[in-house]
Amino acid sequence: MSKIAKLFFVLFAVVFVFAGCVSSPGAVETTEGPNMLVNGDFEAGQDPWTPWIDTGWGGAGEVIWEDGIATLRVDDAGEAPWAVAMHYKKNLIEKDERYILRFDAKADENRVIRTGLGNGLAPADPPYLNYQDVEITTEWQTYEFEFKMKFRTDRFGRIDFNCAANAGMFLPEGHGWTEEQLFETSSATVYLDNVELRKFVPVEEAAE
Ligand SMILES: [Ca+2]
Repeated sequence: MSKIAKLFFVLFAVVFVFAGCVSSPGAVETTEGPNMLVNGDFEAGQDPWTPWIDTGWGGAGEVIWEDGIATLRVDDAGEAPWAVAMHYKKNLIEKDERYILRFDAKADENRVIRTGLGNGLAPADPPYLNYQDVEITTEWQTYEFEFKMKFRTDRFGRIDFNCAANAGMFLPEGHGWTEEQLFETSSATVYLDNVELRKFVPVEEAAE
């Protein structure tokens, strides 16, 4: 082996070993922890969910917790998705941790609702789980969204289900909704069930 070949060989060996050391600690396997929500299945009625009917944005309607589901009746969709909404407050969302929000939803007509999880204070604040415009149908289906908390730990993370007027600006790319369709379906009653918020935890911790 020439001197140069030897030098490359050593260099490659060093890089290879170093790469191995760096990559292995990040490989902690995680799994979903327990549901952080109380009464996410609505079997106990309303508590601790809160309704939000925003008359300032032209909203009218009612959130009804009966028969083990949450029903959002929209009498007037107003001018914003949150004009008729439902919240779950005070979720501890920890910096750098990963979470999954999962729920079942359907409506009286195919329509779009908006969900998200943030501090719930100012609309301009970046949400922790970015706003999601979710296409729901007349059949129950399960929807889920994962996110990593990029901001400082917050004990007041709020889950929003915004079920009124929605211009669809957070729909996935390539969706087929027209402005007119979004408008025409924005008053369709929405039904929600089995809401879960789970933090990803190391597999070993979950087994304990
Ligand atoms: Ca239920």
